[in-house]
Amino acid sequence: MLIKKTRSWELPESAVTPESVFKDRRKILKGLAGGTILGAAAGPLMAGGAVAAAPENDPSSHLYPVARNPLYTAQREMTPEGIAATYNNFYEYGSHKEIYELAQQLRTRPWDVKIDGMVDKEFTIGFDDLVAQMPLEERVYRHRCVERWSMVVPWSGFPLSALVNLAKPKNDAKYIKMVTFLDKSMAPGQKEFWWPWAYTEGLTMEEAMNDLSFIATGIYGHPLPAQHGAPIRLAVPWKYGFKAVKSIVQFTFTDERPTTFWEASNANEYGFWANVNPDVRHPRWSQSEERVLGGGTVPTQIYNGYGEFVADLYKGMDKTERLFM
Ligand SMILES: Nc1nc2c(c(=O)[nH]1)N[C@H]1C(S)=C(S)[C@@H](COP(=O)(O)O)O[C@H]1N2
Ligand SMILES: [Mo]
Repeated sequence: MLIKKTRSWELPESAVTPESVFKDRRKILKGLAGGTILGAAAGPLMAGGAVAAAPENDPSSHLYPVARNPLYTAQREMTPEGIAATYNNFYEYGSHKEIYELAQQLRTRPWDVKIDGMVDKEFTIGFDDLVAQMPLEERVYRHRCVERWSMVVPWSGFPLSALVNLAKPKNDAKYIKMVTFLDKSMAPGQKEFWWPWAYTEGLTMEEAMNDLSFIATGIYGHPLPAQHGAPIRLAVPWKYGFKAVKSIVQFTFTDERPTTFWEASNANEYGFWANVNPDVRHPRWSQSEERVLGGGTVPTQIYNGYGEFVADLYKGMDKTERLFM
């Protein structure tokens, strides 16, 4: 029987809004009952703990936790790890939220990251070599999915600008394109041929150099578990969650705006900019409010509340292009 300690920020289980999360947590409890990890009172404080943490043998574990950057405050309660880690979007493992177990098929070593396109010199670097050179910090960011759920999580990682500086792009590079791995043998979702694999996202160079643009390699003080996009993913909290591309293997510098996975799937609903905006409806639903994972509904803010950091980026831009998803 799990002895669950309730921390001050945790809501009673019954207050968890999404039915599926609640059901899932019960399923985990059932599935793992008798397992050592839940047997001890000192075990994970939340259901899902067993899959929340990165594998014990993750070679980057020793890097975490890292110091929190106090500049970024979410002004909202942190999402319990067991909820964030068991309610995910990762279409490589299925088009539903309960992919955390399937995602454990992801093999994160060896993991090479290719830097190419309009750079001084193209190169490939192993993930562990890359992360060892980067200035790691923790940032608590809000995350707003286009589907109207949101969370607050502590990412560990480094500013995207640090990677750009390492890459040494040419002056005429205008965009950075980021691509997820392509390997059906560890991502059954990629057998679904109707999706435009590999998952691709992009930012303008100006956006990429903005202080808020962050590359996450960890979460909750440990390496990213598979379902959050191990070993390296993007976090751009003023944009809808689908911009936050997971499990990146390639950064390409280019002067052409990349076609993203979601644009290729449905350009009428998901565009390149994807800045959070409560006043612009998704064609099928209002974006004025969001359901907070863990409980409650709050109004959605322009740029997800990060306007002070990013509003200048879009000054003078055609409003319809900027604001339409
Ligand atoms: N490769 C890849 N990256 C992805 C996705 C995906 O399906 N595949 N989903 C996106 C969406 S829609 C969201 S909301 C976030 C979810 O991140 P999380 O599961 O870590 O909360 O990941 C984004 N990155
Ligand atoms: Mo999303």
